[in-house]
Amino acid sequence: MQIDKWNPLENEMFQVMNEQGEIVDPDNMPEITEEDIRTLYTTMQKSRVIDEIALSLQRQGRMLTYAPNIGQEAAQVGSAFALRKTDWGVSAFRELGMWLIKGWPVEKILQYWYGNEWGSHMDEDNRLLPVSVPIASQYQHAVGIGMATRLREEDDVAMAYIGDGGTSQGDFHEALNFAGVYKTPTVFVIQNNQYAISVPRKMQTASENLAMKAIAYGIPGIYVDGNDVFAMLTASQKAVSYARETGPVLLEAYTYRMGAHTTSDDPTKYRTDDDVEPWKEKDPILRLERYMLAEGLLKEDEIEPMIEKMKEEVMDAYRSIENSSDTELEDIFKYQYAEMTPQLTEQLEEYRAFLEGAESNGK
Ligand SMILES: Cc1ncc(C[n+]2csc(CCOP(=O)(O)OP(=O)(O)O)c2C)c(N)n1
Repeated sequence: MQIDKWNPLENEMFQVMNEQGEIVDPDNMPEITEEDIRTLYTTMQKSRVIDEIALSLQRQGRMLTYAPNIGQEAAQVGSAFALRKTDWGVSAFRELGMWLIKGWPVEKILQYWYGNEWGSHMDEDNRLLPVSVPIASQYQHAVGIGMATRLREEDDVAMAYIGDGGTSQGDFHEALNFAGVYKTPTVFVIQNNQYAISVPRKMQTASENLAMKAIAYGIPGIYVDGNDVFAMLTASQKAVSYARETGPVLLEAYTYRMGAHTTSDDPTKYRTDDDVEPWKEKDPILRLERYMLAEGLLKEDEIEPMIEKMKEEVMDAYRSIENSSDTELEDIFKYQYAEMTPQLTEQLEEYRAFLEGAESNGK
């Protein structure tokens, strides 16, 4: 299969494993070991465990706003697994599976969502950019990294993530255009989870699929079943090697956000249980589990203890940050940019003067 022959205009979704966990396209199974399959599975399970614990903690008032990933684990884990250690991960805010593959420690991830920016202080070797909340901005960063990589005559790739809603932002189009012209080593992944908060995908664009937007920028586009971890991995492996050797690729992972946009959102206001129901059978973890059970790569009685152990590890990580108080309000001014702008310096001085004033008033 030649990646540049894949034609998103045909509107056919690439799938390797169906909902029952059966391999429907054996020629396109990713080249991986049984141990790799286990890593895909345990990482997806770990992601789900973190989500469920974070949601529960948020309801208890012990966690700030949280953006869950439930249903999108294969899209994130399958794509990131195609990267090598020196490749870059460039995310928005709903890429937990990718973060785990790239080695962002669970404790730090929870620290970030707990509102403590120290969680974003990455180990440089991780080659992972911090969470990017301004929608689509991260696509520009990934193109910049690609340009820098080329100038240094290195062959690392940057994989950048965006949601379906993000494709309506100017940044998305500017990044693809620039990448196409300069042939940057960038894999652009769209996690099409069907919603941008309450706005459904059909209100974002009249395109039949999102992968076909690649055509206008002169780059290959691949339309993939994002709930099929094998299809995601095969497509991403092809995309990464194409990006390393030739230029950018756009990959649409067709998936579904099973939960709320964030803990501040109530999805029952804009979709019904009947909308969500069919996606339960497409659950990416269940699908891989069915495959592994049938192939003897996993035993039914292993699953529960594995999940219980993960829950303990995640709760241990959470407890270690719950009461830590290593942030100061000054950090807001200090870490906006590498160096403070004159305006931020002025604001910091104003804040310090305010504190002094409050102190002397108190005396
Ligand atoms: C530039 C910008 N505009 C608006 C927002 C507010 N906002 C936060 S998430 C979101 C929807 C994003 O939807 P999508 O890109 O589909 O990603 P998803 O949340 O579904 O993963 C919006 C509009 C923002 N963060 N940045």
